[in-house]
Amino acid sequence: MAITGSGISLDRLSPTPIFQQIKSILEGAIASGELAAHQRIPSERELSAALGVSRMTLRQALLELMSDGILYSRSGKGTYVAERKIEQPLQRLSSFTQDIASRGMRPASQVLAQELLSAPLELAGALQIPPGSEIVRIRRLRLADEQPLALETSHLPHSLCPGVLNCDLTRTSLYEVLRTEYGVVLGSAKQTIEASQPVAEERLLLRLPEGVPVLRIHRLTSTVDGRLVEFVRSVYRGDRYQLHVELR
Ligand code: 16G
Repeated sequence: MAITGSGISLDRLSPTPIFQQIKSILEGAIASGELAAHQRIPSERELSAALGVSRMTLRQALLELMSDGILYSRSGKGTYVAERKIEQPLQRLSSFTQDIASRGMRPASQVLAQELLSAPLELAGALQIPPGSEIVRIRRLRLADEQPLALETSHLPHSLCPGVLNCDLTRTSLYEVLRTEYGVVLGSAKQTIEASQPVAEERLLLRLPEGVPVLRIHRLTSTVDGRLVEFVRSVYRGDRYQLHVELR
């Protein structure tokens, strides 16, 4: 059923407000693929005429879909369908590679830095190692189907995984290397998540549209026997991620 076609009907007797019904129609068209990512939706004039509703009611539905990140607008150009968000469960200690592959996409990384540093106070404190100890710093732009989703900077004690410095991480999972090459079995992690504005470099690397915020995620990961393994600072695209958690 084309959304501007004649087959759509709103139920004016239903207790569900009209703007909610319009939202559901548009969400349905997106879910079915009738409206694809980055496709422009019909104009407000066309849609309100096709649905037989006022421009004000239609706008209410569109504004909510925009604030839910389902639609986005380009000034003077119209309203478009946003890329589907990745639903990230927070309970599981997973890797980017696992997460992306399990969604049927191709994970990859552009390695921006892979170097040996002597641990500054703050990192030494986080990893509970003496200040000045050698750490490996790996900065990667994480991609799914060639599209950038996150920027991650990992810090690991060098003594734990000396060869990681020379490992090609463009197509390989760091967690997989830690497990298979160094017998490091990860057990738990502590994570904090904050919303923030990207800085210019982040906006450029992540190809972020104007005004889109990011999620800053810090993770401190331990092995099953409680050794601290990595401290990661990540910047995730706010328009592509939705974090899920089950509360009891
Ligand atoms: C995830 C982790 C990151 C970890 C990476 C390993 C978050 C926020 N971050 O992206 O801390 O270093 O996975 O990924 O979930 P890899 O094994 O694919 O290299």
